[in-house]
Amino acid sequence: MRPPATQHLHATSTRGGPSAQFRLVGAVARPATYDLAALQALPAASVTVGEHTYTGVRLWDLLDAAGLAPGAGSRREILASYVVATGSDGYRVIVALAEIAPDFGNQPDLVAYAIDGAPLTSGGFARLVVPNDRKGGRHVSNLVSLEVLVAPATR
Ligand SMILES: Nc1nc2c(c(=O)[nH]1)N[C@H]1C(S)=C(S)[C@@H](COP(=O)(O)O)O[C@H]1N2
Ligand SMILES: [Mo]
Repeated sequence: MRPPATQHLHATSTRGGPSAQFRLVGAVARPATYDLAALQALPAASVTVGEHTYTGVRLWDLLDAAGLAPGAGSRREILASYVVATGSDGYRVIVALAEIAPDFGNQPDLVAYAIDGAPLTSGGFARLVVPNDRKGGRHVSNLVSLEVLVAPATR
């Protein structure tokens, strides 16, 4: 019998491994699959986190390029919408659209494809980076999906 697998505290699955593409789905006008070339074709931005400089595409710019769909895109809908970022191991993080929207939090969250000028390698081809967090727990390595969702209405 095999011993139980050691799991990272936050991991939800033992699957994983380097990602080479991710899907952008949900409440966007143009759902798409992004690989390194597709990310590099968008305007680049850099952020410094501790000793490292990440280069990639701002999460907001990526969503803007994909077009926020009716339901997520109007000013008041943005306030009730969020992105679920998932890694190849099932690690999940949410970012509220208002955190990154230029008119609201304007946070420079990045879908990074390079660190200090080099590819991420073990981090997959792309990693969500949340530079202004106090800890790196909302970084998502080996990104495989970004899903835009709208919180359900309650009354
Ligand atoms: N896909 C994935 N990303 C992840 C994690 C994980 O378990 N899976 N752990 C997070 C946590 S808790 C931390 S502290 C950082 C560690 O990043 P590092 O490997 O660059 O130090 O990755 C984050 N990103
Ligand atoms: Mo962590």
